[in-house]
Amino acid sequence: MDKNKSGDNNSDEKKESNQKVEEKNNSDQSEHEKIQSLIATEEIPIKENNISKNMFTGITPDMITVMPQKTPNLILEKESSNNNNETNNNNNDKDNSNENNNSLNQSQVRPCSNLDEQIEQLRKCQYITEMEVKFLCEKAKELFIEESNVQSIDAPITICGDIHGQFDDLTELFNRGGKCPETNYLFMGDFVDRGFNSVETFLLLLALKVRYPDRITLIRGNHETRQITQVYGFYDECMRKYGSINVWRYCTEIFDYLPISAIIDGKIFCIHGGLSPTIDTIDEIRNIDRKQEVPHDGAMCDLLWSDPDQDQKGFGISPRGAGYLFGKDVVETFEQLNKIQLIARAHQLVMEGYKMMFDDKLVTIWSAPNYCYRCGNMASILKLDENLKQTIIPFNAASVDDRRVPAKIPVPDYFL
Ligand SMILES: [Mn+2]
Repeated sequence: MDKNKSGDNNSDEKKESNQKVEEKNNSDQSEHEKIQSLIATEEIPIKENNISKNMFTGITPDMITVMPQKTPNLILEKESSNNNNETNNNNNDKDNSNENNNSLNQSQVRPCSNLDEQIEQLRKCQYITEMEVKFLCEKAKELFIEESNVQSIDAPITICGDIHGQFDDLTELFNRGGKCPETNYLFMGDFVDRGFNSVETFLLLLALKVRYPDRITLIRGNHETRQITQVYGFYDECMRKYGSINVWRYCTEIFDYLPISAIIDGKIFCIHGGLSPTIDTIDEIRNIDRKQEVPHDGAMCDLLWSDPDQDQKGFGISPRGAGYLFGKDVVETFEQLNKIQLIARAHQLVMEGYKMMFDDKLVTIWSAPNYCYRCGNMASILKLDENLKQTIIPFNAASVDDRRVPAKIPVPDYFL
């Protein structure tokens, strides 16, 4: 394996996030007490290799201050044209969790459009209102709560890897793979962070899930957590677009309910990261209490963080600071014991968009082309027909003309 090519350049992100969240905790204490107390109880022990406290000074107070006191123009315009009569007579909203008055107004005056309208809007990369997000998340929660830690799905299905908020490339993915619900999809996590449109990306996938629950399966990636999203962009994007933490809070609550893994026709095991030394059988995964922030070690953490390694025998220490490296022997044992023929996973950038390993017993699927808008890599999705016959569909980044790049982008340090 060419480590330089297939190494995720997130490799230190767990350690980095730990460090930065600590810094963040110190600098806006008054602002987000609830979140902070949550994080304070969930500090990640750095497993190896002490990092100097001074290594991560990239985050500055102005990057994490609470921000625009104004709701976006787009939404305000819609509200004033649609809802002239309702603006003044609805002051008994019991939800006092809003930190921001404008968000509160927005929630009160704009009734929810129906789900199909929301999907149309999201497909155009226009975000929906805070109240619509709240309802959408409530509906999604009802669905996810019924799903298994190891969600069973039937072929034919198309498997996708990391998206990371690259909305235009998700559009390209649907162009190549077919629209949902005509094509059945499994997305293996890391919907958010790093790209410009995590909000629209996650909400579109969520809206499709609520609208076509049997046609799309979403499982959790290591970025679908409160801690990681505060460092790698989703939190900041929610603040920028909605002016309060509510949307981030609704979404991160949903993250806790996402299934951990999926199994296709009982034969193909799908997971964001990889295997765990504490898990021998798929049934053991079913016993995990998944409805929580991803822990910093243990089975659930490993499943979302681990990576295969060509040179590894058994399990070894991961340079990511979470999860493990695992070798071919581990995969063979797991597949024999569980009577499966393939492990499909995501989590690592591969320049070709996919990588078969261990005599085709494990495949990495990567679906964020030109990752972070500069890695120059291909992306792919894996199509399985009803007989589990595999076809890789490669795709490139959306053309520059099609891409919605914000006019003036402050360069956040997770791009550096
Ligand atoms: Mn990942």
